[in-house]
Amino acid sequence: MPFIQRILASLVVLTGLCLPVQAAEGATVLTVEGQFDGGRRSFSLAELEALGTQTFTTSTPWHDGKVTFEGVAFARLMEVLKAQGDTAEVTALNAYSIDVPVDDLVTNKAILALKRDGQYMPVSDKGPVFIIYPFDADPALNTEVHYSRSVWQVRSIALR
Ligand SMILES: Nc1nc2c(c(=O)[nH]1)N[C@H]1C(S)=C(S)[C@@H](COP(=O)(O)O)O[C@H]1N2
Ligand SMILES: [Mo]
Repeated sequence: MPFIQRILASLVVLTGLCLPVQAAEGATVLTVEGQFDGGRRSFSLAELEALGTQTFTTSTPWHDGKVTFEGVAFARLMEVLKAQGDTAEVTALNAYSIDVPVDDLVTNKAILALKRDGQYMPVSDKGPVFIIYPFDADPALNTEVHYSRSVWQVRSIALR
């Protein structure tokens, strides 16, 4: 095969290999609706990360030892959207849903975690978005109330 054809063939193969990755990169992982301009916003992982992330290390009921989470502070999301609302109705991929007071998420510095120990979390590992509190920061967070508010596989948030 002539050199130029080989190059072109390689490009076709490479493009094919890259497409699924790109699709995954641009895919919506979180939809937020409620009282803010436009009323509805969808975010890909990259768009969430672009809001700025925070990192903390904590133990949780779901992991052995301490783990490090990186994600977007819930307060930052509210700030970016200029959203109003006292309650966040958080819904997961498995249709688990719970109403969480916005004030609780903000005051206790909950984050929409995107990475655990430096790695993106697959759906099979409580990802891609996991609302997590810095449990070690305050003993009062270590009750069923905040465990139930730690929603993994978050799909959408409605601010009401
Ligand atoms: N996506 C998702 N997150 C969830 C739940 C769920 O069913 N689905 N259960 C919640 C509740 S009510 C509690 S108490 C804890 C339970 O965690 P466990 O099932 O590991 O005990 O996770 C919370 N986060
Ligand atoms: Mo629970």
